[in-house]
Amino acid sequence: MKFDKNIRNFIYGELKAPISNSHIDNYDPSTGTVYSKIPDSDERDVGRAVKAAQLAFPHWSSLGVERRFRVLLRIADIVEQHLEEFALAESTDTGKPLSLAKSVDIPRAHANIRFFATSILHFSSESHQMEKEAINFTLRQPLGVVGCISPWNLPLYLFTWKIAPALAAGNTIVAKPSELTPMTAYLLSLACIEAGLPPGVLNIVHGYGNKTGQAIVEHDDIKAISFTGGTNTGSTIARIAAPRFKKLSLELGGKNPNIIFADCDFDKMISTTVRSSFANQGQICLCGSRIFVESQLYNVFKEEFVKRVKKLNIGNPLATKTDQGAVVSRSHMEKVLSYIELAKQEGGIVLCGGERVIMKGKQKDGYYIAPTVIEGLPHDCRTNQEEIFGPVVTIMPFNKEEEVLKYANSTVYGLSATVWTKDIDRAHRMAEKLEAGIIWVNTWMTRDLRTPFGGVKNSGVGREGGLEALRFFTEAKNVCIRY
Ligand code: TXE
Repeated sequence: MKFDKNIRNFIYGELKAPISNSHIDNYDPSTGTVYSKIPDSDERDVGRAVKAAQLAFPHWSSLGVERRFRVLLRIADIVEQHLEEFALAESTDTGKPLSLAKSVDIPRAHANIRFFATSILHFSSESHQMEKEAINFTLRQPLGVVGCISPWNLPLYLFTWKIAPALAAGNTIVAKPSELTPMTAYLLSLACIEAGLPPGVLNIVHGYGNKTGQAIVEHDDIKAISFTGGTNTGSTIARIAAPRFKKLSLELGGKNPNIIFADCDFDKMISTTVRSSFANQGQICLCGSRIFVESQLYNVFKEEFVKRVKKLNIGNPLATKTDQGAVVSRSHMEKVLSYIELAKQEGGIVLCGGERVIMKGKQKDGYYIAPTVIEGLPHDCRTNQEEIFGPVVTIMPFNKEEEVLKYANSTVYGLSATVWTKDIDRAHRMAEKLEAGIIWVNTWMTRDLRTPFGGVKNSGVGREGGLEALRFFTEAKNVCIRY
């Protein structure tokens, strides 16, 4: 399973060039150079993919959970066997450290597939017995052809997070990965061919969001859209899908608070906080980009945190000692750098980082930003209200729970929040009052795939994970039979 410089669409079990025969340059962010081409697909390619998915639906949906389970497990095994190729592809596409792709992205991708392949074996619904009259039972049937659109930060991890439950529940799919990071989705199509996934069950169409992605959202024969990406794009998709009455799952942006009380376990907190601030170059929607520290601990925290951040090794993602790789694209690097400039204009003090890092040799044109810590900003300035989605965090002191809750809940987002305290009553109080879909106490990114995953406010609509995902990808039908 090798890199193919010329990625093709995966439609009806075959690898095909786009009808337009035009292609998009695919950059390696670590060197700033084009390393492959991807299809510049349009609504014609999407139309073919929908037809393929419609053809495949009757057989796949009636195959039975046991046989769908087996095919999905075969795909997971192939991904796991080819960990090295998948991880190298993920690192080359995203700029993330190879070590991270190997330890997180790809293992989680095949775990996603196995999780839903097995969940479907235990997926049940409910029955409601009426004393004298009738028995009700709920059928949960697959929707048909569904659309899955995923982002560039955790490409295969989030792509399989959608694909797996949709397939396990018996749907067929038209999917589009981000045009910035298509390679592992392409390798997944090779794995599907090798696993013997029936043609048309999964179709992957590569291309731009506002062309290929939009064509998927607009297509009347696609019954549901599962999307992860930016809040603005989520709003565009909702506007198109709503009047077409499509089911929608939107996992969007975040501006997550990391709230640190003086009574916390300092060593656990500080090592986790470096990770929750800068993992994947800060390009995880769950990163804690606003750090609030109880006043009496603030100076001790600031000194130790900045010292550790300065030690993070920025470099070639393929080097084993690299902690921080490149951000995903030139335009994203410019966006993140513009927010650092904004922070300075708003009165922020840059304690470390704050600029692009120019490497030597092959990486000299790569998109590297030094991990950046900024203090001295008010909670309601733009830097603390808008999603930056890069290696940039702000820190600020607080005195009371009410005060930090006001700060934490002050943004339009509500994806996740982290709280560090040994006081269990305080942990419960904070968890109840924080406006977020996911609350971590004395930990970060601890993930049980059975739990509901998603945000409130502008961080999204709906939940992924466990039964939530299987229920999203099925339609509930109540059958009532008179005794
Ligand atoms: O997301 P986009 P991007 C945030 C983060 C980032 C911002 C934009 O702040 O800076 O979103 O990132 C496809 N119809 N997150 O550019 O544009 C697009 O091709 C249909 C948070 O990745 O939303 C890609 O496949 N599809 C997020 C996918 O949508 C469209 C992770 C995401 O692209 C489309 C990533 C359209 N009109 C970014 N426009 C998270 N929650 O984890 C684009 N796409």
